[in-house]
Amino acid sequence: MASTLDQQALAAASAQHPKLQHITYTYGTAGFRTEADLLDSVMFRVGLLAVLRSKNLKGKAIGVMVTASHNPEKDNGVKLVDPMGEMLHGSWEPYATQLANAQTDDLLLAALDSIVKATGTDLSQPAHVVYGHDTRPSCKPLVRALVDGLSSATFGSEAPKVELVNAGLVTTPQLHYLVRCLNTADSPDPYGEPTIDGYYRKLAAAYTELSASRASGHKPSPFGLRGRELLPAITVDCANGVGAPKLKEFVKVIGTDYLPVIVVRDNTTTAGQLNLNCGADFVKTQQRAPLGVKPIAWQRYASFDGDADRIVYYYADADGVFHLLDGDKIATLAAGFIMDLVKDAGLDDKVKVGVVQTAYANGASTKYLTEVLGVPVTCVPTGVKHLHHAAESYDIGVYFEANGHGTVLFSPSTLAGIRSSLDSATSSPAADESQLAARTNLRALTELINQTVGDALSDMLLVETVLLHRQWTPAQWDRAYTDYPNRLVKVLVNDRHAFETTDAERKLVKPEGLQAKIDALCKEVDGGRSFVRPSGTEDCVRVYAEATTRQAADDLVNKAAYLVFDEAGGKGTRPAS
Ligand code: G16
Repeated sequence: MASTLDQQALAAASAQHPKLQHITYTYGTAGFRTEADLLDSVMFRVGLLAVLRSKNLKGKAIGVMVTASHNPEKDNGVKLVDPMGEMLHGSWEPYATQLANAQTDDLLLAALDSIVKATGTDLSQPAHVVYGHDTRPSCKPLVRALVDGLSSATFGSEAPKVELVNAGLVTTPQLHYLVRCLNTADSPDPYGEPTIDGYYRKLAAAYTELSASRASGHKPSPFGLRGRELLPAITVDCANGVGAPKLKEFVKVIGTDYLPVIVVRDNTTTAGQLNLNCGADFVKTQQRAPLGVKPIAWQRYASFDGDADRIVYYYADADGVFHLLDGDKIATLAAGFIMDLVKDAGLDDKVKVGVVQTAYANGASTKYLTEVLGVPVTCVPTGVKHLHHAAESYDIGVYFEANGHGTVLFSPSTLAGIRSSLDSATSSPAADESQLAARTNLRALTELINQTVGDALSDMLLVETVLLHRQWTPAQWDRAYTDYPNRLVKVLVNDRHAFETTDAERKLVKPEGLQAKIDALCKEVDGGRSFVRPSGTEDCVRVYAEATTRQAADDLVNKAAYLVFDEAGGKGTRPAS
């Protein structure tokens, strides 16, 4: 017999987490995200929804991550993770928004009831939810509210108990990893051991193998660890967030021989430090090193963001000039390396590589990918869920946002093909050594890369692998193409929801008439390109511009930002780049 909602118990629990009447919540680019003080009722209700989602999927584990990632420390947020470690399916996002905005307990119960009916959810199914959080001080009370929601969602006495796994302090990609491991544990293709130690061991084993093996088609180094010259230490800015303790834990597992790392901005205990003047978002948007970090010429530096799902690299030249190696540079590095491996493995007639970018991708990177590497490129709206989905249509889909959020997906048939090609090569006495090495490396890459979501640690190991195999300095990596000068600014407006876009966010539909004026500004500038889109994670509108010179890019972004501010309800002070 199907269980029903236990109206009384739910109403009583919900009364402890009343909705703030004047707020409207939206499940946006990365779930709910706003000031932490406004999120208590949202957490409780996300708990209810997570249980419903799990029941709807017949008890598969669902993830809930409490984080606001790159946002300032005063913000927090929450997002749901689907069974294979991917973002919540788009069809359920409106339910999240609906539950969060139910003004009273009665309306909440009615909303739950309608979602159960609309989704055909059988409440008598089991439920399994794994939840974790980042280092924000606000996480503690918010996780309590979430757990209240999760434990209140019993849905009647006949329903099986909800199985809860508290992952505690984790990076966002670690939580995604755990979810996939739990759901594939009994399958023919288990993703890994569903523990954080298991995650470290999986990455460490793959990286160790890739570090030790010979790169086919590249001159092996006569030096260093098992025939390959180790790279000098990398300095990693952890945004004073969860990436700091987690990177240190990983280094203990892999050993400093394999990964010499200098960890900076690792202060997770002093209030107000998270993402402050450091971290991937700061470095990317300000196009400078974290405040107080003075890069030594030609050395490798990287910055994680607050929940360690994004990474950017950078270095300084002999004149101290800062050079950014962002998500676009990582995508081109990874795509080129993987294409070479696929070719060397003799799989290029079967396996096609593609790259997915967003409107923020530097025009020079897209030109390099299509014209030099000859790889197909798809452009989609901002948000990992869009990139991930598009990347699934390739045999190997490399997706990266320019801000450093991305990963590589191997289709199930490609994974199987790589494995069987390796089996056939190892069992053949006449196997070509370099082909075997390429197949071994490809297989190890599939283990190294966190295929559930962008992962700063896993992405860093991917970049380090390529640099190690190519024996490249960051400057050599940077030489592939030169970014067009670009600038991104935030404009505060009265209502960012008044902005609507089309064409993968490259054009504004609303406010009417604004796009034509932006187009006119671009026409005046050599190589001018600019677009405007509402942020899904912050209360602002983002304005991007690029041009062939620094001055022209700065002028263009300023003019476009003024246009938005003056003609579309700017608030506060006029923006400056
Ligand atoms: C999140 C999303 C990213 C997105 C970023 C900024 O990153 O996961 O896909 O690029 O927000 O989004 P928006 O421009 O809409 O504010 P994170 O690292 O903050 O979770």
